[in-house]
Amino acid sequence: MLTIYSDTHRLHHGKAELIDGTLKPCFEMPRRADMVLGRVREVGLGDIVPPRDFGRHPLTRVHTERYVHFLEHAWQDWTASGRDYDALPLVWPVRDLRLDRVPRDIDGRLGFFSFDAGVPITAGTWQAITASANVALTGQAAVTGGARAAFALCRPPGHHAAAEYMGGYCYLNNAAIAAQAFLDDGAGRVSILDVDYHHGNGTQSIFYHRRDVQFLSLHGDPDVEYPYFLGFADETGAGEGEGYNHNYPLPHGTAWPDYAAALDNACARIAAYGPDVLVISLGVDTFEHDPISQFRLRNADYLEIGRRIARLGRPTLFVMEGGYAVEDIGVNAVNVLMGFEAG
Ligand code: Q9C
Ligand code: ZN
Repeated sequence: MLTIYSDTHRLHHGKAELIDGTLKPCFEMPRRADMVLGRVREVGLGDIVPPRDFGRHPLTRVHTERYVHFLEHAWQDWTASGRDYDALPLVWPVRDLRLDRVPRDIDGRLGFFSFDAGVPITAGTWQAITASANVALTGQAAVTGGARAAFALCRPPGHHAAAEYMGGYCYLNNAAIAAQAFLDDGAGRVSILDVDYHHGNGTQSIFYHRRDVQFLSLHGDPDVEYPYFLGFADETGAGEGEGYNHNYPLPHGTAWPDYAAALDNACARIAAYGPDVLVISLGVDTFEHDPISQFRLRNADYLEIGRRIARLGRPTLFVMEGGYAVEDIGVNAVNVLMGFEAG
């Protein structure tokens, strides 16, 4: 399997995140991608190539122009106002606050274009997030060109980012950008299966009213898990998109048997939909030792996830998302890919 990887991810390195009431080093760190790349090399998964530059157009197919403009200029705006530590949002337009005015001040803009504080913007964030989107798009092009599968080793991740807000370590929605690019290159139907531990709220939001993209997500029950405000089972799509969104909220402590049952149900729905191509939002924060998550999948379970995805028999793009047990992230992510190749 072809892997697409860019070293540019390194330019995004947030210093701190607010967790448990204190500032701690960011869980979403450059070493995550190093560990995955190291494992891809170790098992000889296949060629590793750099991304091509697809420019701005595919980004604005799923994100608004003003949001992309905000991301591009945020660091410059932040430093122009005299700060040089991570730019972080701290105030949000909830409920009856106004959404019809986009603030001019950078602190207001950071809040307007985000839904949480888990999104530090640093000097190299724009370069890193656009490289990450290009990694996904280069994988998409390989699959459109006839490859059975490709692995987009994206960092930063993307599935929490919606059309015009960032959050949960995510800025540009790499999987959504790739899915839209498949459609723009002639696919009629795309399924996105999100196996990250957290609900893919951004991806769901982007495609919620559409039937040309089916979205399915297995994740910690939002009643008790981040992102809390989306990802329930009764969210099934709206308008034309009614019936094309499927959430599988699962309790804390979920281990392989219950996870596999949900995965089988999702796979049956994908088979019934009959997509031309499959995008996998590949998070491995479902791992038993993940430091911020509450499922109990084990190393070998990831091989089985890959086998089940392979049985769908569709051209498949894997897009890296979360996973914070850094010593195991490479083994777990690449186990999915090896399971796929064996299955
Ligand atoms: N108590 C991804 O996996 N903070 N993002 C959770 C846990 C946000 C995860 C706090 C987690 C975001 C791509
Ligand atoms: Zn996650």
